[in-house]
Amino acid sequence: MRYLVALAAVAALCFSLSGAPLNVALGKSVSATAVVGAGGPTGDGLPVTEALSSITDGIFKPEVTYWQQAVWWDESQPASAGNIIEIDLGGTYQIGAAKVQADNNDVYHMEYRTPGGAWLPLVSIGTAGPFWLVTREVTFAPVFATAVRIDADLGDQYYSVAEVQLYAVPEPATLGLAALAVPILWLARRKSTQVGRRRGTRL
Ligand SMILES: [Ca+2]
Ligand SMILES: [Ca+2]
Repeated sequence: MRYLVALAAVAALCFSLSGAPLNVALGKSVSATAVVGAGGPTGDGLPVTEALSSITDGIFKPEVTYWQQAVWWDESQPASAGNIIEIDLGGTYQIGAAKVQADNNDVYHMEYRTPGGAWLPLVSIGTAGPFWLVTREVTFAPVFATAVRIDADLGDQYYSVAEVQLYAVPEPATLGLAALAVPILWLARRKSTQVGRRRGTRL
């Protein structure tokens, strides 16, 4: 019985009431370790970067939106070199999948912070799509994380991130788990009702 209730609780943490996978990064605090929105390619730069909070606002840009219509940074600028974007989850969450919309021609990598405070490698996000902002979906062995950070490894030194979403499990699998969550909750409730009735009979 306790096992079933625990399973139901885990399911509730992974899915919204509609059964859709829960994006645990939604609305969470975003910070940058260096200056964003400075420099950019001569001639086509948009001088104003979007707010850091746009990375966790749950909104993707239309695919192949211009790369500077997001949080962008130019690592040829000394003040922007080595910039890392960090998302504080404000608690401990299991994550096993991510959607990242970022500049298409760069390789990024993600790390996660354990409940103990250590930063460990999570997943690499490769180049994709024709140009500018492109969404990548990645999966990895599930971990418990309190924060995630994204860093650019390889590319043209012009980097941008429009959206980061984190999920407990990949979407196709979550559909199966969501379907399981309802019977689990129903069974737990039914068992509880039966126990209540038996106790009621004895009384
Ligand atoms: Ca966004
Ligand atoms: Ca780039």
